[in-house]
Amino acid sequence: MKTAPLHRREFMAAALASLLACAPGRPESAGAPAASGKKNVLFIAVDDLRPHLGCYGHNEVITPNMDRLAARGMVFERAYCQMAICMASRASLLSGYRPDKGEIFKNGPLYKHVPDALPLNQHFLNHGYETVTIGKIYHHKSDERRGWSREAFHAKGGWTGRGYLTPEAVALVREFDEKHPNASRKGMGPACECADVPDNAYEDGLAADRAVEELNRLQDRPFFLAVGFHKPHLPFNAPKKYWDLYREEDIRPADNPYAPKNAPKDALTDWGELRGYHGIPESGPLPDDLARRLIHAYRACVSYTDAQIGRVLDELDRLNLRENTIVVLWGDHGWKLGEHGMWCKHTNFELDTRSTLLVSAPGMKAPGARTRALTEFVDVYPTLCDLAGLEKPAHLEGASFAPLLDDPARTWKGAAYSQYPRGTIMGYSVRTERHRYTEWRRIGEKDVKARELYDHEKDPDENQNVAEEKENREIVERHGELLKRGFATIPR
Ligand SMILES: [Ca+2]
Repeated sequence: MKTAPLHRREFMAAALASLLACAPGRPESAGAPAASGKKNVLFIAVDDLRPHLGCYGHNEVITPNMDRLAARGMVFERAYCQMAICMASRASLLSGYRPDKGEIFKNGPLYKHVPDALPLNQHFLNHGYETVTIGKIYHHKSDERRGWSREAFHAKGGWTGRGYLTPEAVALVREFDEKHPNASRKGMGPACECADVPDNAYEDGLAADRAVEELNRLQDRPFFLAVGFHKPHLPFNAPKKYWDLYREEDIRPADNPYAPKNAPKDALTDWGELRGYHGIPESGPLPDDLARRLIHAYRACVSYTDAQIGRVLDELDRLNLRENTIVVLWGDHGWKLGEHGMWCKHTNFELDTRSTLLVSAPGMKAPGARTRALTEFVDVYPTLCDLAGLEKPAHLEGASFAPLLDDPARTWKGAAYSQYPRGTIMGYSVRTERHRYTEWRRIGEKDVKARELYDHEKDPDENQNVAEEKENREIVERHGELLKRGFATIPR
């Protein structure tokens, strides 16, 4: 808070310097936004992107463009979503509320849970920005009807829009539809596909095409451009050239393919989201060759989306907009690729709650740095307000992490909160410097059904729940108090 005015002056100065430096060749590019004093926002969401990327130290995953963004911005190494599922994570980040507000955790449209919401895009629209949404930003299309300057853009990539292009996959989808005319999940084809097609044969390539067009149209006015990429969400379909970046025989399946020792049943899932796809066993673990295939496919999708992000960042640079544009890139939650014997998201484990967060802001004092500070996705809204110089609406439940962009090692939040429901049971989880602690209880009741404690210093992969061990009693009590402070639905 204290550093915010200085911060703004800093990047105003940087923007002006950049304008002066670049003015002769590009009179129209950076002129109007700087003259209005407004920073643009490029807001990139990537579906199901776990933070195993080059810039997170996972060089086995090829992500040169996200790495480039990280090199000029900041890597948030411990950023947590509020609920590891598409809708609630997105609605929380975009609204500035935690999922308890209006029972966002029930996963309906944001405006159904919170009819008077003032989401991030609406706030920027109210402050004179042109707000544009491309691809998957909100989970529910009905949430796109307000707060945007123009109609949402959704590309239809792939056969009848279901995302498959290969004849084999299309045949499987048709066969499924004929056999299951009343199925709730239509068109369940294979879990992945490798097609020798150009990038924009699929919808994310078309979204990048559209984002490039929009940057050209928007360059002379303040904009909030939201671009949401679908991959690496299932099915893992990507052009062949991204599959060819990896050798399947080099891929090792997870080395902890078992549930954490002493984990309660509610903590686990049977990863039904993946099991619905063709060729995936209805129960039990995946054979190693199939696990390797899916990890390969997931990585191909990550590299494919990374390339689309690169095209958008390139255009931002070409138009000389970078010096006046805040870029934030986030994955809506993590993902398990066989760790704990599970796949997909839908839990409170570190692998699902920890996600990707990269931020680049004009004038930040520590470009290329990383921070281990605990941050939450509910902090993104107030941060963007600070960075753009907008007032922060009173309802926001997060705190701006703008000061970390100048001083990544400073003292910061002591706890990050996430939650996950199982019917009427809620798992309330808190991550502190060293521990992850979770309580499972019926919503609105005091009694705790089950507890989990993972000691990240001794057990970074969360392979052993040590909540019931006597020597941890004080740690459990202290974290239980933190949960009561963090969640509205836990009785005081
Ligand atoms: Ca998602």
